[in-house]
Amino acid sequence: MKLLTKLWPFKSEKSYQQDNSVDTHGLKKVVLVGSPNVGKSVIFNRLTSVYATVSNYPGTTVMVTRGKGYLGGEHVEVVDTPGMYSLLPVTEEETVTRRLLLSEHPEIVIHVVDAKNLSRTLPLTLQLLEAGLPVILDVNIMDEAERMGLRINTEKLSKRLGIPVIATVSTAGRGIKNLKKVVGEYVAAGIRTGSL
Ligand SMILES: Nc1nc2c(ncn2[C@@H]2O[C@H](COP(=O)(O)OP(=O)(O)OP(=O)(O)O)[C@@H](O)[C@H]2O)c(=O)[nH]1
Ligand SMILES: [Mg+2]
Repeated sequence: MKLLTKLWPFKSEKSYQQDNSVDTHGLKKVVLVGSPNVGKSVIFNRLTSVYATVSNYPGTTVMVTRGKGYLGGEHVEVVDTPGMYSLLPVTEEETVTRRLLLSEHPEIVIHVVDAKNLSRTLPLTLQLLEAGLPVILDVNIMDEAERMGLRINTEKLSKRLGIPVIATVSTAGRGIKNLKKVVGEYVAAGIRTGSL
């Protein structure tokens, strides 16, 4: 099954005309991964143009959304994956995400986490790093974490993990410019990853 979906945020007719192609063949890949309900799809929409293809991952009923974005001075394919808790798959969704990471060799994997549950989700960050994937950590939903009085030192976390850590409030667009900048730097460096 393949269909075209109009996604938020809505863009002008002009940008639609410029960006209506979803042919992502040969483009570098940015893959969004993370637990369910952490804001992956909101970030996907922030990184891509208006239209995206939503299709079953081959041989499964799991839906994967692919779109085109302009990052690091070039068009890239952005992939929104179903929620996963671990690289050791239990669910069909996790199997699909693992297979996708294994076979598509993304230039960047953005691990999106909920700032309120950071410690519970960091094991997946470590699994992704151990698998040799080029990970950026996006600590999203910072607004709710701040309202709960949580303070997250992204600089310290970045040093400890050895990867970029970016704080975002994706629904409000906070931190998205910075996220795009860091992703763009990875795209420009253009390092393809090996197999898991
Ligand atoms: N307060 C707040 N809510 C957010 C933020 N980012 C996303 N949300 C909300 O969180 C909910 C889940 O967002 P999605 O983008 O659908 O999450 P997802 O990770 O794609 O979820 P799955 O596809 O089920 O894995 C939505 O109601 C969003 O509006 C944020 O930064 N702050
Ligand atoms: Mg989603």
